[in-house]
Amino acid sequence: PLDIDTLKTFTFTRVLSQAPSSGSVYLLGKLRDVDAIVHLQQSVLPTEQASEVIQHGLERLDVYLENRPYFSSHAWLASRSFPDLVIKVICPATETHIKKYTAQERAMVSETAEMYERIVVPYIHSFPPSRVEWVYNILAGKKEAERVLYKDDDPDHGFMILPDLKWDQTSMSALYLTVLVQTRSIRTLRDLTPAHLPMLNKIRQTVYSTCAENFGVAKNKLRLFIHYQPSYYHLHVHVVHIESEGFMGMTVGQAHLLDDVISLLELSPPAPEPSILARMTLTYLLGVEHGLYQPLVEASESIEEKEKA
Ligand code: M7G
Repeated sequence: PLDIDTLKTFTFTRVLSQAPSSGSVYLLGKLRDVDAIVHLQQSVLPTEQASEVIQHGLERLDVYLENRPYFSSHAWLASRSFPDLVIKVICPATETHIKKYTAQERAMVSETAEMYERIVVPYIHSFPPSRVEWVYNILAGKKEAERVLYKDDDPDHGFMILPDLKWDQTSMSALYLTVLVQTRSIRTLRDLTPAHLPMLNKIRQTVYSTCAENFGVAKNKLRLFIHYQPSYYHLHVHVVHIESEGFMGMTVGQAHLLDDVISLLELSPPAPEPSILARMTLTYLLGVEHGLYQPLVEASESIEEKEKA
């Protein structure tokens, strides 16, 4: 379990990555001698409380720039009704986790359907099922049960909606939910077929009604998308408020709008014919340390050489 005494045992190894603009840093180290990634981030001031803080919440002010009409200062809060920091921990942290959060060079790669079958499918199979244990635990009601917003246990078409790890539920403009499907048969969007359309349409509708009822966020303020490559090979849909745009995971190439996915499936032939998503070449950004980077680059180079010959 995570508590202050555990955090006090932290021994620092190195900084993995940082985003100074959002006050966010990923540190590698050990907690009670176990490899751990600790993510420190300044929490977002809830918009509703901003004016209250200015009027009544300040204890000290140090002005460091005065150039009328421009004034800048550091401020200290007297006491606050919201937390200072968001601290997230991954412990025990694996090599894959460490790679994922280490600042690294990135490059575009193009993956054909043939490369998917030959390189990506074996890569997906190389992960032990324990890697998606957190998904199975949520789906089985063993973890985060109190956070679940919607749940349909049907093993083939059911799904769950819950707040994503990335969202602390304080600010609506930072809303981030995750939809996890019950079926374990869909590893990536390449596995989707027109037969999944009823489930995908229902996910879209249910997300809209859940966000309206629980958070007062209208459907035209939401972006629903699926990652390719995802970090976890169990189909899930990201639900993000349109105001929060800073995520690396929202870049073109990696994020595929659920609406587009549905439309491509509507245009696809029925199974057993492969869908457009199964046949198309997908182009996306990959860290050069990612396990797929080298094999995909080598495959592209050999295709280029064949084309030249
Ligand atoms: P992804 O596209 O596989 O990878 O999305 P990404 O992490 O590169 O975006 C997985 C999504 O699940 C991310 O938005 C994570 O923040 C979220 N997530 C990951 N874990 C381990 C958990 C968890 O334990 N609980 C919840 N609620 N969300 C998680």
